Amino acid sequence: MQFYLTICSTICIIIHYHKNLFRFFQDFKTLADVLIQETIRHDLANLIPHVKGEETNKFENTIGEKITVEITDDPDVTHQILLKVLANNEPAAKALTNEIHKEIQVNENLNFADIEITENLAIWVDPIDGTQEYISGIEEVSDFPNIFKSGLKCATVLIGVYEINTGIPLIGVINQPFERKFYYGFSIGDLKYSSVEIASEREESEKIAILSSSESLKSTFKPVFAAGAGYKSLKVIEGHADVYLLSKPSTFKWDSCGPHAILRGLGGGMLDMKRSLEGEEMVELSYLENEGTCNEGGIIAYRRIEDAERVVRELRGKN
Ligand code: 2IP
Ligand code: CA
Repeated sequence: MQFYLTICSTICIIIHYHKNLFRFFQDFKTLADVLIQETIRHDLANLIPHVKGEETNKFENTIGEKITVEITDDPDVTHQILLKVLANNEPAAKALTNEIHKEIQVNENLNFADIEITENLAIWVDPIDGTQEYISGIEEVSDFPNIFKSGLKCATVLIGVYEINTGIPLIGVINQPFERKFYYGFSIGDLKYSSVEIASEREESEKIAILSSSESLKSTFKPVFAAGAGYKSLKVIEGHADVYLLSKPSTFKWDSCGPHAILRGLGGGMLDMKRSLEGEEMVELSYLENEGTCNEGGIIAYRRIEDAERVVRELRGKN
């Protein structure tokens, strides 16, 4: 998977490098989104056919032609599509075609328990989370170590595998293209694993809540603002923040599924904030297909259940 995500990183970087080829910022971002999503769909199709993503695979080039970007086994077909999309820019079309059709080397020692690949699995892909950061990417640090407020480091590729019949997230992958880093984890039955090295625990009084800059929620956790739903979840996964709190319906299943599965692999999770505050029990986000695609009730992402319990107590008005 690591080698594979290098392909996603490189597609992101190639397109970012050639952004002057596009009439609008939106176009170069959409092409990166569509290419990564359709590459993942093509390569995983014979493994897990239900690949769903934020984007359609339609693209409009600088002369207004509508082009359907479909990855097949034939690199020449890809090359022709990309020449059309990239106004005949041969170097960019060739570099992207080579990346998309690169032979995937499977890293044998990543061979975990045989996860039975069945019809009951589906994938949410967010080919580029932190769109604004990918397009405008002005890097800004926060007052907290290892947490950027904005910039290209906040852009991530998010892949989440979930069980269709239970709506439970099982396997998650996060790629930070502009850090060339990649993280994964899974929680399948009793088997939990994560590739992430966790930062050391903070004192209760030093605990950090990472928030969207649009968030007005108050808690006794120290607040830090950062861009990117995927990036904020990653900071909780790594232990650089303790909880990610979101009270607004501004994220979707493709933003949360992958990070949620990795947090489960660490013994943590992602609560539906509204349902957890309204009811007696804490309620985890679900990926059941009748739940819609928006995380309507907001998010409480956590690595340690004690931190989630403290947030719920506080936000329910009890300390
Ligand atoms: C966005 C992205 C934004 C986030 C928004 C997500 O996904 O993660 O950064 O807003 O909620 O839906 P914020 O930065 O305020 O957390 P995308 O970039 O894929 O649209
Ligand atoms: Ca997103």
